[in-house]
Amino acid sequence: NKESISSRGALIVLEGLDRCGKTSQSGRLYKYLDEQGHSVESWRFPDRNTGVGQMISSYLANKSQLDDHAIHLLFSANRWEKRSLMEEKLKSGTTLIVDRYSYSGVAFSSSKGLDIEWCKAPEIGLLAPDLVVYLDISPEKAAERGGYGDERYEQLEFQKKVAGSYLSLRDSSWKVIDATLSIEDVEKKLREVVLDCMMTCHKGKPLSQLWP
Ligand code: NYM
Repeated sequence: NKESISSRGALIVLEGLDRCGKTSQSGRLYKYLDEQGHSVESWRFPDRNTGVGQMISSYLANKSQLDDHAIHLLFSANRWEKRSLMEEKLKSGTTLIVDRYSYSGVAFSSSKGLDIEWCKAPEIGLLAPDLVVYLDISPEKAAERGGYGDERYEQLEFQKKVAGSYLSLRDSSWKVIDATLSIEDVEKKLREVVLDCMMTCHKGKPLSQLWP
């Protein structure tokens, strides 16, 4: 009915290179929206709590080896297994702040040399974000931030390729925020674009699917 459509939550996705500040910013944004009285949840992909998520986690920790295509499909399956819950939450009025989504899937896998259209295909039919925020930082600057961890992909040369892939995925609807600004300034800019998007969804913007 009209009422439930007009009061749906927003699907907000944060993307960026490793160490760009996504995780701290999604935490701060969640806290702010929650304190403002919004119905909001903080999500992340990969969701390491599911069976598929545990396979991904073990792969990222270099504890298991998988074919590049196989791990790509697991990342995608990990989003598919949360799709119906995601739709339910959004329709019931909860805004979701999601730390990484299909764009990470495509950017990281295509950086290994997989065909970009092949990478996008399994994401078709997942819910399309209402807003994608890209926290923009150069791979070199990101690498300076207390260094990378020991996970797969956390290396400067690879991150340079990921940055290039993100660039080819970006479109004019993405909001790009300079991630080298102070934590407070990034937070302020992020709040502005998110509140604006939530308003649009609240007014009745329909949910759509990837890839638009
Ligand atoms: N990653 C993340 C992918 O390669 N494909 C995906 O679909 C997603 C969601 O996993 N380096 C990569 C990007 C990260 C790594 O993510 C773990 P995080 O945000 O560090 O937990």
